[in-house]
Amino acid sequence: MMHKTFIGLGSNLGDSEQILREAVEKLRELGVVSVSKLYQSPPMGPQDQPNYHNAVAQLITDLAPLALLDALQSIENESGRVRSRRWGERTLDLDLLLYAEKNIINERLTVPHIGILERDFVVIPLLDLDSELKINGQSLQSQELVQHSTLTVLADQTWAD
Ligand code: PH2
Ligand code: MG
Ligand code: MG
Repeated sequence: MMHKTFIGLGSNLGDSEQILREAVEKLRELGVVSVSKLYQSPPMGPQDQPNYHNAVAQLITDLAPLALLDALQSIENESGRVRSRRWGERTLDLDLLLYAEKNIINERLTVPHIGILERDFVVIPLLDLDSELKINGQSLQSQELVQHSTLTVLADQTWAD
């Protein structure tokens, strides 16, 4: 059984574009992947850190939620992930944003991911992949923050081809 999932990608340490490209390559081992445009985004949280590169990948996979989470964490670790402080700089962050229509709450995982609807660097790339997407019945394209985006487009949807 295949499940449609969405993964948030972020990096603001090292060669972020290359790091995100390699992450997408590894996601392709887990199923069928399509990617959003690639964006630059000012940091949420501590302001004394570099801008982020952000994107979202749609992954169609047969992995169960926790198996997928394990795989994402392995990819983060393989990238030599460095993470200092909460909401601080990191080489690679892979967040499981959505898993089919599921609501999941356990010690390791909350899906939909916390704060999705408040983060333009998540909502806008999600809309690249599905302009009709809804989360718990709320349409993404009608969110106020879509009109007040702080993102800059770095590359179109072929960036990880
Ligand atoms: N991730 C964080 C903290 N702050 N800011 C932006 N713009 N993009 C991110 O991906 C991000 C962040 C922790 O995961
Ligand atoms: Mg994150
Ligand atoms: Mg994370």
